[in-house]
Amino acid sequence: MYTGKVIKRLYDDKFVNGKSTYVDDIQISAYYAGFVRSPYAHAYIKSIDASDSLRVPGIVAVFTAKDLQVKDGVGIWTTYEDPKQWKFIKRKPLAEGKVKYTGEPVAIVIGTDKYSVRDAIDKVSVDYERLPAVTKMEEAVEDKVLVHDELKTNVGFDQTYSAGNVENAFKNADKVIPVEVTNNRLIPSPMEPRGIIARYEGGTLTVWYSTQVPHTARAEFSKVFGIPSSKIRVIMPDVGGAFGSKVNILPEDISVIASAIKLGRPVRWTATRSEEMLASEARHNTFRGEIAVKNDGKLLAIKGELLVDLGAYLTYTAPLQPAIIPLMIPGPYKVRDISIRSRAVYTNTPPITMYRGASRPEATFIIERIMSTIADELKLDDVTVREVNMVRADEMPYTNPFGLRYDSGDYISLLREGLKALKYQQLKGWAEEERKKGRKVGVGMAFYLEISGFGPWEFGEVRVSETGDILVITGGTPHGQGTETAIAQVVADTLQVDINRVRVVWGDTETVASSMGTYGSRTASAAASAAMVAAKEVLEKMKRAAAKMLKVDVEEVSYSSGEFSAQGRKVTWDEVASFSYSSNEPGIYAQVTLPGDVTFPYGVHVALVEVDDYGIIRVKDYKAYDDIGTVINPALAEGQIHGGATQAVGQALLEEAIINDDGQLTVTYADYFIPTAVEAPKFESYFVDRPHSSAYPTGAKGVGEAALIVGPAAIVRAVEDATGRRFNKTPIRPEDVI
Ligand code: MCN
Ligand code: MO
Repeated sequence: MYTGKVIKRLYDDKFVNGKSTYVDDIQISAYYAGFVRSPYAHAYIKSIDASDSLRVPGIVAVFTAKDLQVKDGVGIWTTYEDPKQWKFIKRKPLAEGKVKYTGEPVAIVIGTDKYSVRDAIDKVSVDYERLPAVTKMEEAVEDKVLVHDELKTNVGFDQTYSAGNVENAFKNADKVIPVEVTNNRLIPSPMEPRGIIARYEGGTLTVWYSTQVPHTARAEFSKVFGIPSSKIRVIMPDVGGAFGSKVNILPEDISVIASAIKLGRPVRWTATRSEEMLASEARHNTFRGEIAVKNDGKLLAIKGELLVDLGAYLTYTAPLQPAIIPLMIPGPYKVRDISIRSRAVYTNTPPITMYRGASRPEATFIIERIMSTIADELKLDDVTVREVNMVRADEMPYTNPFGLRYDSGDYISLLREGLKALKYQQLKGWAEEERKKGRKVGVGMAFYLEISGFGPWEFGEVRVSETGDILVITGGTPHGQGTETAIAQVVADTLQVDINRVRVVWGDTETVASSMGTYGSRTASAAASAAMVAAKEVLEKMKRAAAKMLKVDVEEVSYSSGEFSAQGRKVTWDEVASFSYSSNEPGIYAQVTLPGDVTFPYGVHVALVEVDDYGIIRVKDYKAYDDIGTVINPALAEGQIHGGATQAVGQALLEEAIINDDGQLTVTYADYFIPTAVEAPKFESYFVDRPHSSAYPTGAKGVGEAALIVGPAAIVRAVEDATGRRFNKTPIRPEDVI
């Protein structure tokens, strides 16, 4: 069995040896593109003069909005979002008439090499007339300055999520406590920035694209350009991280494709780091409300308002946040009376997409802040308050007040076992002693319940060659996680073959029949399961072929480790594979589109921090204890915890995209601090011995986002323990604690 074991990642030699192929590494004769971007948050474009730019040697074209024709604009997946709930406009590839955020693309410059393109960008002269900008959510809701005049309001989404009887619950409260929690604006920062190459030849569009969703992108390009998707091929080469941000399609991407179509020559673009920092932003929302509690710590009700920043345009992935944060606010706790008005507002800021966790970090930060606030206000401890409120094991599966069905789990047992395994109480005691000696150390815990594994389906295909080797074609689109290794493990186990005979491929719309892609920590559950079911079908076909060879009924054939046997006779896996091709048997392959649903992993994480005399906060230890269902590969899963927890250090203490009235101030890593190995804590990560599996055939739940979902809450709590101060936002900066 490979499942459950540490198997070294199968395809990583190229990454370790610098031989990987990202979009920018692809050798193809193509023009280079670059963008003229708005220096203002809000302005009329009065005129654009590209004549000087066109005189730069090597410059082929400068296109503005009027030059690039598209059939449909960019934004919102109408296929699975209800657009009726939204007020939005679809974007054109380039700004038309007005710019609405700093960094918005106004013109695309195309030339034979990237250096001339860079020079020519500066020579495009744009005459702007500045307009007052609204960059703060709180001001945007007042509608004094409109981002999109045609919408007549900045409020793009306004829904109230309510359940139970909130007013009644507040009447029964021993205490009512105000709560305010802000998740600040972040930049996902994959190592590889966005990149695209588009080639339109003979009526066929080929796009090499740093994406998480090649098939969804193909469908969208089909809609935007009116080209049948059968004439579009999207190829996802190696992707150097994405963290959710590469599900979104940028107007820049559309501009590149439109230019390639117009010029009849391939065009390529790789975002600079600053462009990447303006193109993919996430989070930024504030919850303000109050909670009703009993003296024993029981949370009776939550009411409040959630304000979600959209930035200037609705991106494909932005609709998630205002709709999912409220639903996940109850978390693992049994609060039934809730009313949350959720509004999402346009501001003159870079559009919001999504980042690792996408709305579950926000919901978790809000509910965990609520739990810790109850503890502080009622002088209870963090663990007691959580235990008192948790859904009990005998209540599972549990349907939360908004109808989400928590599939399996035992939260209270995990809380107890986990904190014991992580030595939480000892650490707390130790920190208290150290503080008496003058050290500013602190320990914090937080619990999370996460929704992952999202359906509605995923694709898997398994092929056995005439030599008996196995090719797996997965709808998953791994981009750093190593999920391909886990998929190989599952298939090798199902077929009882050597894992070295299995190869997993993905990410090319002409190889993979269909796919949803990798996001929402769904691949170990959805994609690996689809591959597993396809492998099972393949094994059945192999059995039928073996029965023919052995001249017995298929029911008589048994299979074990590469050998089919019946009536004392045996044939090997390879013989059957060869036979099935040479004797006109049906091919030994299977394609599966496996339906699937959400699943709910959970866990408890503990952070130990120390604050120095300069207010610099360091996370020294980070410990995790999780139930992610069946663990396919503990090393891969642990790697996810380490990566997520490092990003949690960033979110809790370092990272914030700062915007003033003129636009965004953080466009380099000199002013936006991402954690490096130096800021990374020491890790401990455990998975429960007896996991509560998902309903997926692999039994796996997701882990890809867990540590970034819960980490900020645990770290913030540790800083509170160290400093005795209270915080309701991230990041906590030195100036906040000194
Ligand atoms: N795993 C496992 N057993 C389980 C669950 C997961 O062994 N029960 C392993 C999987 O084999 C896989 C990893 O853990 O190697 C994560 O699996 P899963 O939780 O299914 O998540 P996905 O594969 O769907 O990855 C998506 C997830 C998301 S949504 C973001 S955001 C994120 C993350 O992965 N982006 C990442 N981790 C990332 N890691 C890297 N290196 N780069 C990114 O961009
Ligand atoms: Mo994600």
